[in-house]
Amino acid sequence: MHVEFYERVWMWIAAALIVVFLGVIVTTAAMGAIQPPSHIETIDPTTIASHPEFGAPAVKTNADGSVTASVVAAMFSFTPDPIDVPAGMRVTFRLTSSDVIHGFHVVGTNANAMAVPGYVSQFSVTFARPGEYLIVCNEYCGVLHHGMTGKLIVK
Ligand SMILES: [Cu+2]
Repeated sequence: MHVEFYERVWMWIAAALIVVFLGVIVTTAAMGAIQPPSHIETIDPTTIASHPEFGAPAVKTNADGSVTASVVAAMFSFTPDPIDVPAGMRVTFRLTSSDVIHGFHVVGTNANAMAVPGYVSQFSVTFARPGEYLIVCNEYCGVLHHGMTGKLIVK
């Protein structure tokens, strides 16, 4: 089969790009820079009010100085609000929803996750700069979705 010279060149370039892209994915995954949503933890959304952690969601300081913030998203607010966390410390967010799917996005940062009823979403971030951050719901959840905000205070 005859393949034109330039077509052959572009086929090799395309194949090389695929190899490069796959290499980037494998390398970043191996170095821990890519975290697939693998934290599978379930919760009964109908009994959240009496749940030991999410019944009274709060920010707790761990022995090493890092904090764990348990957050419940429900139409149309986040609890607790505001969320107070220290600057320069590892903050682990644990989110769930008691009704429908909500988003949890700390504006201006890469803290962004979905709060799905029946599941606990968990991720960790470190906020370097103190200040007040806006938390928004970025999954359409109902008529007052546009007003579903919260405040994160980094001290
Ligand atoms: Cu929403």
